[in-house]
Amino acid sequence: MAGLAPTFGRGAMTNHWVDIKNADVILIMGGNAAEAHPCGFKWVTEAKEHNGAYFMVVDPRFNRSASVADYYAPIRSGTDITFLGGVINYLLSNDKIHKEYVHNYTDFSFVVRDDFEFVDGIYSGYNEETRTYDKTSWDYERGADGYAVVDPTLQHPRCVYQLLKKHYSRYTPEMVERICGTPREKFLHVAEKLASTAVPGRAATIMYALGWTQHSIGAQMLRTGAMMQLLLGNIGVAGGGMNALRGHSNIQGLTDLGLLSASLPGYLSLPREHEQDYAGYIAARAHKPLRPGQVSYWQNYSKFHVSLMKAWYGKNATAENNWGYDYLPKLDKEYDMLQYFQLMNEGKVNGYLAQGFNPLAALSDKNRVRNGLSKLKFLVVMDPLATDTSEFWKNHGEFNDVDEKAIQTEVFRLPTTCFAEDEGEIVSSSRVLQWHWKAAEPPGQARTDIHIMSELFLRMRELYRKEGGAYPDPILHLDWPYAQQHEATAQETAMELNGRALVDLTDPKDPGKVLRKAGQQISGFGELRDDGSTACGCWIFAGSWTEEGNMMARRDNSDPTGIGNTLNWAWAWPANRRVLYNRASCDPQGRPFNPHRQLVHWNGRRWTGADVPDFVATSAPEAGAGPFIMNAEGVARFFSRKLLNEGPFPEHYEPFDTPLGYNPLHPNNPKATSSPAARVFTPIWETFGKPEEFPHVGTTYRLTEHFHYWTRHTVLNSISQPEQFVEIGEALAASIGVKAGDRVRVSSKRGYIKAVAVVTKRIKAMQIDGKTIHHVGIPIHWGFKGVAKPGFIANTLTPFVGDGNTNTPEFKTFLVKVEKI
Ligand SMILES: Nc1nc2c(c(=O)[nH]1)N[C@H]1C(S)=C(S)[C@@H](COP(=O)(O)OP(=O)(O)OC[C@H]3O[C@@H](n4cnc5c(=O)[nH]c(N)nc54)[C@H](O)[C@@H]3O)O[C@H]1N2
Ligand SMILES: Nc1nc2c(c(=O)[nH]1)N[C@H]1C(S)=C(S)[C@@H](COP(=O)(O)OP(=O)(O)OC[C@H]3O[C@@H](n4cnc5c(=O)[nH]c(N)nc54)[C@H](O)[C@@H]3O)O[C@H]1N2
Ligand SMILES: [Mo]
Repeated sequence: MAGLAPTFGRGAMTNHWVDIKNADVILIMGGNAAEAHPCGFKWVTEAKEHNGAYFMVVDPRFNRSASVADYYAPIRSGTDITFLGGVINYLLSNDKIHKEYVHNYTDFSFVVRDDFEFVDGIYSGYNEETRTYDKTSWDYERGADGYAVVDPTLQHPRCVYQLLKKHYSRYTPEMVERICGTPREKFLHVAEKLASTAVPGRAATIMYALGWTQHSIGAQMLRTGAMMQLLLGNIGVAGGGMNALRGHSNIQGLTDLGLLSASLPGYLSLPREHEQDYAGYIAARAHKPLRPGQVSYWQNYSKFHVSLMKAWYGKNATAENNWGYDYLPKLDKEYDMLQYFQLMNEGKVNGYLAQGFNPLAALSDKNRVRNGLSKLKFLVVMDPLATDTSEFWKNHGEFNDVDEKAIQTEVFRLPTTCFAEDEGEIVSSSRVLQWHWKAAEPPGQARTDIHIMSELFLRMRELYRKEGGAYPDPILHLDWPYAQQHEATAQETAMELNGRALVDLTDPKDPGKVLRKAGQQISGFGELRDDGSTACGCWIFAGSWTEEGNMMARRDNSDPTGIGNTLNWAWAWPANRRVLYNRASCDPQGRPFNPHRQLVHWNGRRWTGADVPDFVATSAPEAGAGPFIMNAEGVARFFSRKLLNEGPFPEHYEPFDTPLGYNPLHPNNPKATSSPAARVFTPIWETFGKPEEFPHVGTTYRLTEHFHYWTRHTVLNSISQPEQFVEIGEALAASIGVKAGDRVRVSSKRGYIKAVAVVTKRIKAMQIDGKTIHHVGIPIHWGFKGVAKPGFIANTLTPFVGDGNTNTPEFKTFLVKVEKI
């Protein structure tokens, strides 16, 4: 039993919202910030007005962001790796790269093992049966000294630079046009504008969201964008970066706190089934430096992990029991949403707790989700509202056509408060933790989520105490130090996340000197230890609530340098740093590449400036430590080694519902048509559509006037967008005899919806490898529960397949057929 509101897109901003004003070039690709992030979007306007920034949008639709952009280029949904790979090829072949940056701060010179291969779309080590890779060969060659071999001349045929150049040489402007449908001259225009930032002193930012993440190759799309930014020297500089615009308020906090099935707080990870041994678990994560003199900060993993276990288990986490390592589950497989609903469909799940999550509306393939829920014994919905999910069993006519008597699932609704009736910290996309205060008392029987979870815990613990069970220790040994047992306060949990000293912490070099008294809050993760003397619920939040008080409640927006960092406004993880990797904004000698937009610099004795240095503050440039201190290499990676599941360099694969039926890069290798390592469940291959039956490309998205599925409960929102519609281009409308306002039926291999047709110039037909392809735009917001006019759930249409790394469903590209009713 499990299930919290999931995070569908991951990451964070390397920079932050205000910093967008420092950009010279802005690319919104895979997002629509004007519509979905209208407040943050104002920084794009600032950059245009005050910085003369050039703003481009690449999207299948001429969306609201495009309507105020300097330039718009269309792209077929699901093909961004080809487009960005094309830009990489353009930059490399036209010598438009930031050489000093790339040569010093990336893995260009690292030599890859000689058994590494890429043959017709498949990397070495592929197992067709399990659809996974043995990644052994995806690594660097090691020298006799144990370090990775490098060739600073970049001549070695297997150095990353040479492999990268070869890999993307296939991504020509012609190939971009064939796969993406972007006319060659439009692609080249975007590439040229981006290339203008390859010089020191100019920066481009990328703002992206679900148009990149919600694909079977989503994580690799982001990586391709990041690689492009590295070539341009745009990571770690003001006005640059990879900026993931997050979704729900505090979804950043959800990821930071590790509320994902395989995560622990602070991007630590749960052990796998084969990791029964504690020392091995730590060793696999505390990466040794791959080059001499590198920081490789994850070497501190055990300090973060032990302090976390002390926060959770208190005195019950001891050196003797490996700090309670046996209390942690060891995962036998991924327990993402797709997996869970698949297990439900197979009748293997008894109960499900949906907390602030409406899976019937939000997850792909609604009929499969409903079928799964129907097989549960019980469903608990913790929500302020009655949702589509809490009424999945109820017949709502064509919108939810079920046989009520056939469903035996018992449904419990536990009414919760919402954010305005609660206090605590909210983490924004900028990684800024801002404290917010309660504004109103909750109505009726509503309780805070913490109250409900606390009560559930206390009662379960009581049952374990009375009845025992197979292994009650992880529950019985949990520390529960809160003043009111049934409801920890937001202050208590926030202080726990920051961490504190459990005994007097003395200076290792001078044992007589007490650095931090027992019981005091620590001021940063540098104080954490792995001997059980510190407790910390989330190491990256260390510094948010110190002995000086609640840093997240600070509201001083002074900005002495004008760069927008406002270091005294609330608090950002890590260490109140506003731009990640900011050491890379300076040349190897420590001089800013852009003297007019300085983040940090070396003053001869230490690193200082407008931001908190992302570096050991006293580490002299001569020491030669690279700026990417979390990587064992010390530099950024083009070759991702074993990190991602599809391979070390992103490659274009077709969506699972592909309008072509083949991959133009590998037309004769069906294994490489769609991602060889995506999340598919073997019994459901037949649920993917074919272009002969479903010729149009569907994509789903948001409207400013609604927030997902719950503003349908609000009268004003429901008036401003009163009825479900789909958007189709004029050419498609003409070819199927539909006029604006007609009702249409949109069907996919999974089901159908009916809606009003909006006929628009904003979606144009595309030429894809000689075929005419039409997109169909489907807003996500409708369903049957609420005060609005009921509608169909858009996810009736979407496929049950996920990204090979994050398991995020492929919501953004699938095949449909539009017909006039
Ligand atoms: N008003 C409002 N604001 C919201 C939300 C809401 O429901 N309502 N939801 C919030 C949440 S949780 C999230 S996660 C964010 C999401 O924020 P966004 O990701 O910006 O929102 P979407 O509308 O889902 O999709 C963005 C764009 O991706 C495009 N797109 C689709 N496929 C592709 C592709 O393959 N390539 C490219 N380049 N573009 C593609 C779509 O046409 C659309 O314009 O918004 C947040 N903000
Ligand atoms: N086809 C398609 N599907 C998508 C997407 C897409 O672009 N296309 N986007 C996906 C994305 S990014 C997201 S984030 C999801 C959104 O999917 P959901 O997160 O399921 O959508 P919401 O309607 O925001 O549902 C959240 C629920 O939380 C409740 N709630 C609000 N405040 C509180 C609180 O304090 N406590 C509790 N317990 N509940 C509360 C609300 O009443 C609401 O019912 O949809 C996903 N599904
Ligand atoms: Mo989201």
